[in-house]
Amino acid sequence: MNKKLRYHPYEQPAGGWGSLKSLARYSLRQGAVGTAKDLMTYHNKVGGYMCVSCAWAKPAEPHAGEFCENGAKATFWELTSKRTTPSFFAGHTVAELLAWDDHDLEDQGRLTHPMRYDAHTDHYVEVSWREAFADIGQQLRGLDPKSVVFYTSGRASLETSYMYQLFARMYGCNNLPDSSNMCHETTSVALPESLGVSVGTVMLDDFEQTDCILSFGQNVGTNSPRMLHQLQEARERDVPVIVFNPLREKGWEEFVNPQRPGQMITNTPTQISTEYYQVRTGGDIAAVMGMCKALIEWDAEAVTTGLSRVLDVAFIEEHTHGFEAFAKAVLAYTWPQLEEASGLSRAAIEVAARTYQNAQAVIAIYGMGLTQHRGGSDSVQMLVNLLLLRGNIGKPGAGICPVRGHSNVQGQRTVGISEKTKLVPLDRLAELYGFEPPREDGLTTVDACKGVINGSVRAFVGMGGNFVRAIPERDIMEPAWRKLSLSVNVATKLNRTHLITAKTTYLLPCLGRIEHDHQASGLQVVTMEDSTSCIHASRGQATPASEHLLSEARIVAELAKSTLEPNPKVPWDDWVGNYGLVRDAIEATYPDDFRDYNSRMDTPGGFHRYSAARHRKWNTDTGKGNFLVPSSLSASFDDGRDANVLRLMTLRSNDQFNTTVYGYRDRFRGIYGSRMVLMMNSQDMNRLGIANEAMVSITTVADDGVHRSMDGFKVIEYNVPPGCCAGYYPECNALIPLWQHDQKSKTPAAKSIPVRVAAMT
Ligand SMILES: Nc1nc2c(c(=O)[nH]1)N[C@H]1C(S)=C(S)[C@@H](COP(=O)(O)OP(=O)(O)OC[C@H]3O[C@@H](n4cnc5c(=O)[nH]c(N)nc54)[C@H](O)[C@@H]3O)O[C@H]1N2
Ligand SMILES: Nc1nc2c(c(=O)[nH]1)N[C@H]1C(S)=C(S)[C@@H](COP(=O)(O)OP(=O)(O)OC[C@H]3O[C@@H](n4cnc5c(=O)[nH]c(N)nc54)[C@H](O)[C@@H]3O)O[C@H]1N2
Ligand SMILES: [Mo]
Repeated sequence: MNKKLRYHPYEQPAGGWGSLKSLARYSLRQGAVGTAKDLMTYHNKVGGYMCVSCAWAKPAEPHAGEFCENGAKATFWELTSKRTTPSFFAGHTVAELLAWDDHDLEDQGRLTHPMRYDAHTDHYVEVSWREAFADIGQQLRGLDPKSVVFYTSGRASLETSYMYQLFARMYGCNNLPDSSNMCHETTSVALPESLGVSVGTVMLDDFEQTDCILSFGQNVGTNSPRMLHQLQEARERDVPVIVFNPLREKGWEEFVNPQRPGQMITNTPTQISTEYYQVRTGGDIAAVMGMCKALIEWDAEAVTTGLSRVLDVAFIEEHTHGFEAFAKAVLAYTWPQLEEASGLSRAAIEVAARTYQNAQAVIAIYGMGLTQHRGGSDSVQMLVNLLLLRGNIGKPGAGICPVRGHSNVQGQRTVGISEKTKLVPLDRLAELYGFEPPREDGLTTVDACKGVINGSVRAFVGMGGNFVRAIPERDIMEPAWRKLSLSVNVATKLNRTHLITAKTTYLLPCLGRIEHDHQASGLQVVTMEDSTSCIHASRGQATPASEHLLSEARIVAELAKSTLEPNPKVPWDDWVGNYGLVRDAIEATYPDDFRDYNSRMDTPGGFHRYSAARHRKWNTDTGKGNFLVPSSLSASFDDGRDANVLRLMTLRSNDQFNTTVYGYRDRFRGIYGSRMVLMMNSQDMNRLGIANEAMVSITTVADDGVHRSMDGFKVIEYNVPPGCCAGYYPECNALIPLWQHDQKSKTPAAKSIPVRVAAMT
């Protein structure tokens, strides 16, 4: 429960003793101590299981404990000894549970039995698996396939994901949005236009060879803490680390490695960033444009003075397209324009540009701070432009590094979870399985939400996740959701989406990845792909939370069998009996990426999927790396004209995994006890007459006639740039208009919601 808010800035580094203390607290509370301690030796190791938290790469030579504070928290959360049983549901109506916090719902522990919602009593009641599958199959057969959405949250394995997409396509739609549609879809749309690849180009080795690291809008200490090992090692080689973030995030400042006894004893942190720029929210296009402008101007000077060139002219000529038009567009912007839009001074931008220029191999890391804006794709493409100027793609130590979210979200897209048909080998599926896949694109997350609102979407199947809580526009979406005729939720824990019931609602509990998965051929292995396109096997190690759980793969197979006509070419039961056969099917579908899949899946560090751009092969429309001019200097919906309109960023605390709230301790930001918080700049507070710790209401600025407002946030005077403010996700999601998304990818603009803030009277 939200308690009294306390704010006292954290003086300790990221990692260190603070992270060990935090872990001890969690393992005790979740009752997962004995099991989890032993399990940690299997965490992210060959022969063990792959962490259920983030997607960061798993090294070939792992540390003794290849885990971090948040990975361990995610493990304890899954292995908790608490259970959400039929008797729990008998004791609470859904109406009552709707008043509970996200934390309290999931904290009841693992779901144990399949359940169906009973509207007469307003309770979930136990149902047999057989009955559930038969009823769902019958209902799906009665619906227009185009009116059904098959959502995936990025955790399910490659095997489950492949089966799931095949099921949806054989059923008759490409409505396969996934959590990526709210996350790095921007990357999947922007990078193909620029570089001809839909994923990053960097591998772990590159961190050992780089001589400069840039980071935009990513919070390493909280969301991918194991990357701190690579950053620490780079810093020990004196590699500059340049950070652009409106907030001074602890992980980018200093780190004590809990796995190094010497550092722990002396508590002497490694300084991570060497330059830190508190860019204005949505100001990255302008900041990077400024760096490009400086480089292009210095290059012109070098030509006249005969000094060595600043740009990599040979690379630009041989490998890129559009440089002239890009340079012209860049030079047309004035410094005052760039300073205004970025919130940074020309001098500061030039310092960053100089550091970049002095390096021979640069990695650019980015996260949600770039992708979740109106101009998210423009921001990503602008960052690629900067890399192209000095040939920083396709050479050792350099490249673009989107840090993916869920542990297998990137892999799901690889094996066909996509609403975009051009990304899926439909002909190959048709040939292998003898059916005619639907050819028109399916629904993205935003389109699926629109369909729910206008009634064209009738049913939702969720393979994990907490869809209704994670999407924008909560106040409109929740009532619309109740009009669905069917909602099927495959899940490990109870969450709010399960409580927004449809005419028929099922809650189907599944095994987690850390648990033993016994099938006909014995214990099963699953696989996943990390942020650097490396594929790893994962073997569950723990006893399942309940004997009634089914694996996700089995659930997909049973749903498919009860919905589709039998097709001898799709051996659902054999696949479930032996996931190795699913991997053979994936290999048959994607022979280049998954060659010798079953024998290579235990390669230390994973086996790497081929990346054309790493080899300077450009699968773009021009056959080159494309310089692309952004459509506007600001990535935000707010035009910046009214100083009283602030840009609201919705952020993760250090004590959550997306909508899973582990607790109320955002230690690195020093915020404890409550998540109903608004971080504001003192200048804005003074101008608006808002005192520290005042209660405020936040109202979205949008001219669509819809009133979106939330009360009860407590203001903390915080170090954010003027004109920007920050709150937590998912608490603030009712404030995001559904149509405020990245222009190209439709990723919701969760990082710059134009708002007004007023003291509550
Ligand atoms: N422990 C833990 N790990 C996680 C998750 C989790 O919730 N908890 N979530 C997982 C998922 S699904 C994802 S997608 C990733 C998310 O990981 P991140 O990409 O780090 O996402 P956020 O926490 O939303 O924060 C993004 C950062 O962007 C900054 N920012 C906001 N607006 C701007 C801007 O306009 N410009 C710039 N330069 N910066 C900006 C914020 O201050 C913040 O530091 O993490 C994954 N890993
Ligand atoms: N305002 C705002 N909104 C955002 C974001 C933001 O930064 N700001 N970030 C967006 C991003 S990046 C993302 S990725 C989405 C996340 O959206 P989702 O992926 O839909 O949400 P999660 O919170 O990760 O889902 C948590 C639930 O997953 C279920 N679960 C956990 N493990 C398993 C498993 O092994 N199998 C199954 N079947 N279920 C499991 C549990 O029931 C748990 O309650 O949210 C997006 N929404
Ligand atoms: Mo994400």
